[in-house]
Amino acid sequence: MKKGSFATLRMTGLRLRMMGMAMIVLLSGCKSRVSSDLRNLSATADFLDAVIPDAVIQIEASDATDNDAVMDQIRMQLKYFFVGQLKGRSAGSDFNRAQITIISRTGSDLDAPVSGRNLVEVHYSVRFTMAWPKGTEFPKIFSVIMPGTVKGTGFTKFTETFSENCNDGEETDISNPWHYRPEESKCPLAPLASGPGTAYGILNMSTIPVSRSRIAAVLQPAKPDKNPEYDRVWEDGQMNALLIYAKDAPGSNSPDDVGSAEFNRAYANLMNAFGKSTNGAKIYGDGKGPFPEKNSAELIFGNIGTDGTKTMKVKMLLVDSIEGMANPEVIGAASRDAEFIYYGGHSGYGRNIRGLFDFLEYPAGLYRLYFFDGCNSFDYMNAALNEKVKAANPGSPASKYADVMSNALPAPFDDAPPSVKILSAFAGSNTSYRQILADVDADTLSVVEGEEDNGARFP
Ligand SMILES: [Ca+2]
Ligand SMILES: [Ca+2]
Repeated sequence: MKKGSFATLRMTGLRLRMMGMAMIVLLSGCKSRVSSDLRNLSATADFLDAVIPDAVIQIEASDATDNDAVMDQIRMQLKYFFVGQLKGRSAGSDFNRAQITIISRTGSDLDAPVSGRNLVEVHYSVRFTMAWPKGTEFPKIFSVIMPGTVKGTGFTKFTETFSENCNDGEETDISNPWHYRPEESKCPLAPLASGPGTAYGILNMSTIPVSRSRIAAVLQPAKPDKNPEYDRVWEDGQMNALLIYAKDAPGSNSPDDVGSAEFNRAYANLMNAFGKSTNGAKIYGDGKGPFPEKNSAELIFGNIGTDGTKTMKVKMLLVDSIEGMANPEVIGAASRDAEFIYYGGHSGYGRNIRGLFDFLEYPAGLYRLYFFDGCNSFDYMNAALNEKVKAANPGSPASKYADVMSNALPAPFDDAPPSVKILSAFAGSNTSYRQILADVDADTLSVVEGEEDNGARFP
């Protein structure tokens, strides 16, 4: 059961800047993207190798020769599936790593009656990993239903026509794809998603362009369960952890801010779990006063482990937001020796997650578990983290030094902070990843990557 209400989900602190936001253009080589090191482990999700072999979008003829503009619009269109429709199925994906390949551009003036513009149909394929709720059968017919265009009159008509009945119940404006739910029973698009039908491509429904595409998916073989690398962390008798919390409302001075409240709960739960901190650290986290002096804690717990001889050092930071942070060097310095790094806060449509990749330091030879505990953080992972770990450790795969946890679904601000559960697992050193993932939150389809080269459970 989620503890937070829907309103306290870590979706974003910011509205999506629709077409203006910089988009990453993916490599378009047509290779199977799924290799063994990209498979994932979860307690609550199955993983599928998925492909949309022929998706289609209408692009203005003047944009159609500009590859960047085409890819920007394709990615905007795909958000309607990945962060909209798919979330309505309680499923997730690694959208940010999806491999998009342009197949063809055809025709012109295809939709002149709708928009009065010259339009070109661009066909493309998408390969990605889908996280599907375990125990739920993958449907025989599951079509991708997206706006046929993401600019101009056709897009305006789409959002105006379908906002009222095709939303997530939280907001009724689907010009933000987060709130798009085409399979809601009241939504006139719903029969297209699960009905057989034969019409695929751009369908002009009452002269509104709607894109319908097939989806094919194959279940990945299940990965064997593994441990975090407890032995490497405890080799020196000490574990260093960095817990970063971000406020729900950047700039809030209220201890009732759900981000600030989780920081304070985590602090209290650490004391409950591990006893009194030996350094007499003061707790702040009320959002008042300067960061980090008034919004941080440094705790040292002795008597850790079954033999009571180990030490756990926990640094805690409460930030307003990762994006736009004035003093990211505070995070860099705090991360230097950290063997577990936790981030709890809004994903900011990925900007906070990828911002952290830049702020953290990556010491050579240090094994580390990361947990990006924001909404849909699995969608927002990209290659940058692995590249930084590999740059620090030339010649080794990133998985040797990094295990990475993320969420395939929206995550709540928790009453029982996952950070403390994971530190307790390290203290006991006898909990497998599947057990950790089940304990963290059964509803968020949490995922771990990079664990494949770790030891098996209880070696
Ligand atoms: Ca250590
Ligand atoms: Ca590993």
